[in-house]
Amino acid sequence: MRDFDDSPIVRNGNSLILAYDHGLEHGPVDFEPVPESANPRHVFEVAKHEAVTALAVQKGVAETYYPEYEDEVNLLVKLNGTSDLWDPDDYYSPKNCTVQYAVEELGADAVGFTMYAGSDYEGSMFEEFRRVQEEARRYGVPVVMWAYPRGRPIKNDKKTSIISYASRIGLELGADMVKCKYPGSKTAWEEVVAVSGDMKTVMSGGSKTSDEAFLEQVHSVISAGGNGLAVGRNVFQRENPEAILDKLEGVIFEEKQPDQVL
Ligand code: FBP
Repeated sequence: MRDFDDSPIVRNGNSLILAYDHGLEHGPVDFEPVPESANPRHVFEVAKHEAVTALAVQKGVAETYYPEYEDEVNLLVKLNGTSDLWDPDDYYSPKNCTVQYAVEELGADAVGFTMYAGSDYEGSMFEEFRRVQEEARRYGVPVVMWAYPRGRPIKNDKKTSIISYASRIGLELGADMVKCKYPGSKTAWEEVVAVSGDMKTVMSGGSKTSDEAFLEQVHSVISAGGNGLAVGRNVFQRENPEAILDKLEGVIFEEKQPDQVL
């Protein structure tokens, strides 16, 4: 594994990735709570907050909007994705961008890839990830795996053993960081960390919840030895995204307890 700690998307060993690929993954419904969040510029402005170590977007959004922000925002280009309009027989996330295009044309500092381990399409996705990972090594950019176990055999994708397995697959296949759903407790995240070697583990934000509940989850990940957060809705669906980022900065980078930042 390359030295991830000196990569631009990590600060003092931890990360806060602002994810904004929801227009593809879920559709405009995710922008309804805060309609200005449909405008990519609104979210790029939010990503200028110093707590944010990278903004994760799809190719088209990066291409049009990143040039205005390249001095102030680190870019993670998500290389695959799927819409909610599609109803395939099992989970699959098609690639829509190469590492070469992401780095050379878009200015990516890192790349991201969704892996649905457990799907009938696992073999194809492993092969696509192999190409991404090897090309990323050649360019020296870190690879973040959205490690989402899904498919017919997966009955509960938040079970600790399933999340731990998904994270371990990230290590086995050469990811520098995995982004996993929160399995429910600090103890559960410790189990994930225990099988993830030196690879970084970050929590996936999930649907919007209260400041208190969200900060408790993030704090339990940090105190379990995890490395932070990749979050979308819990930031851009708030009227004041900067306020939650101030609080997250304390918990993720300054070793603060939730009650010290609330
Ligand atoms: P959220 O914090 O809003 O959950 O965003 C994280 C993320 O992984 C996004 O990158 C992605 O669009 C979305 O969640 C996918 O969610 P799901 O896998 O549940 O469809």
